[in-house]
Amino acid sequence: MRTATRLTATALGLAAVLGAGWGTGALVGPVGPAPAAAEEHAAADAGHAADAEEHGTDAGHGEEGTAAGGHDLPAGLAVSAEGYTLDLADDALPAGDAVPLSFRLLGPDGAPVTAYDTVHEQDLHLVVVRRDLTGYQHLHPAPAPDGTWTTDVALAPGSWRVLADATPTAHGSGVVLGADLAVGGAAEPVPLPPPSHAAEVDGYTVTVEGDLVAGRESEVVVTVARDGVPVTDLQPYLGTRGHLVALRVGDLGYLHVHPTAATGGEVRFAVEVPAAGDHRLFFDFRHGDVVRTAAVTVRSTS
Ligand SMILES: [Cu+2]
Repeated sequence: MRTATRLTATALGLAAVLGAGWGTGALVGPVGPAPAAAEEHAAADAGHAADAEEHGTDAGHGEEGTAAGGHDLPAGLAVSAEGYTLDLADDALPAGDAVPLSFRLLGPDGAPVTAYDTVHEQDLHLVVVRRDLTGYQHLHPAPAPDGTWTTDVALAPGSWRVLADATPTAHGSGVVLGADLAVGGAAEPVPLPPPSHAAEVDGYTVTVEGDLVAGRESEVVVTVARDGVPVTDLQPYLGTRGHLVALRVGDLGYLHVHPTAATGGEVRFAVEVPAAGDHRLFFDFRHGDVVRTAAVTVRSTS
């Protein structure tokens, strides 16, 4: 066991906070189940025996750290990078529980990209999150033959960020592009929950151990318990036992995260933090055939 500091496992009342902020508990948020994603992955994971270890298969989350133009920049800060552009069909959408969101990735020739390498069992990973880091959704749209991706998203009023993480086959490495999306209506900003190493979702307590240290790769160990009992049979999800996305507080920079090892009850990740600051970590896991997301705020040190 490494010498990670285990902070107090005070469960956050995220559901209550977000439920209040959004006026409804039915939206797919940081702490809600994601039935659509669960369905997608139930199919994708059928017969998949993802087990034990996964190393270095994370091209989609790979080179973006430097691709944005400097060693200190996380990915996803730019709408256009390395010749590729994230082209939202609409830069403003109405609020709603299932609002169609369409976009394309345009290549260096200006044409929509239609050929992608599969990374983590998907051709494209879409993260949609409000700028106050509520409403997080990690989705896997289906592409149309013309290169248009469309999926339903749950949107509350406010300023949103759309992040697309994909590896165009012609490019050979991953790009993460981000675009702003405005959602009309009266927005009620939700304060960032204070740093904590645990979060609750649907009766599960997700504990995130590890210290993020600026300038180097840090190990994060995620465990899940239910009613105080460790869950040791997490189901495969996206090729391992869980998926982690780290977004920097303040600019929603998308950090390089890759799984290094996983068992049925513990998932280890390596996280690269370019600079000190707060980050919001979103852990997707599948249990009982439902994908849920837990989120914690982690403060990195320099
Ligand atoms: Cu994904």
